[in-house]
Amino acid sequence: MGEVVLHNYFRSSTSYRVRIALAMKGIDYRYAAHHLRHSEHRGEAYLSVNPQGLVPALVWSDGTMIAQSMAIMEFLDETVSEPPLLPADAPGRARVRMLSQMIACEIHPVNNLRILNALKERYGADDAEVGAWFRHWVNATFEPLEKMLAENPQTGVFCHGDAPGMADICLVAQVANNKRFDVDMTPYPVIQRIYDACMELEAFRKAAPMNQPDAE
Ligand SMILES: N[C@@H](CCC(=O)N[C@@H](CS)C(=O)NCC(=O)O)C(=O)O
Repeated sequence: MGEVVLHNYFRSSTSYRVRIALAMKGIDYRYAAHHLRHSEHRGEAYLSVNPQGLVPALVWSDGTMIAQSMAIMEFLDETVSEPPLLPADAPGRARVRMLSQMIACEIHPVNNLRILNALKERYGADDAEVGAWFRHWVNATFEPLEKMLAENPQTGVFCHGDAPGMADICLVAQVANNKRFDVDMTPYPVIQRIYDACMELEAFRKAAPMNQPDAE
């Protein structure tokens, strides 16, 4: 497929997921930044890459394009086996996908930039109301997520056992995003412990927003 370019934005949590997965798998890539606050992802140049106008997207030199961070992570896992992002057993894979999708499907879509902008533009919400909205939807999923992680013996150092995987990637990117909206993490000691364990690892640190070339 050739060389690969990651279209992304340093602060985008879905881009952060893909950067972690690429770093864990040891895949080199060219970094193409699109400033979301300047609407660069809505320009013709990027829409010709990904008509959905969302980051991240991976584009190979043979023209293959894959968007959607969960699809990208599954693709990377299927094509580069080590280290695995999903467990070897089907129930384990289902549990990791379940934990991942609690974040990817229930929190991120309703807290995405275009949703927050719509709250302001269509409904006149101010920054305080947007912050309350963001925290509401994080807490609505972090409460059950904390309980599920705390009560299941399959939780180890990381979300599933003692090796990091897809659920940890989603968790870390979400917790990083939470910091911008002052989410109180004290009700979530297990999520916080897993975040801290991940941030000990080079792949997670290398992929962090503040370590990207477009970081502000
Ligand atoms: N489900 C998609 C979501 C992609 C997405 O919404 N990315 C955000 C950044 S985290 C974005 O491009 N937002 C631009 C906007 O809302 O206008 C994925 O997982 O990749």
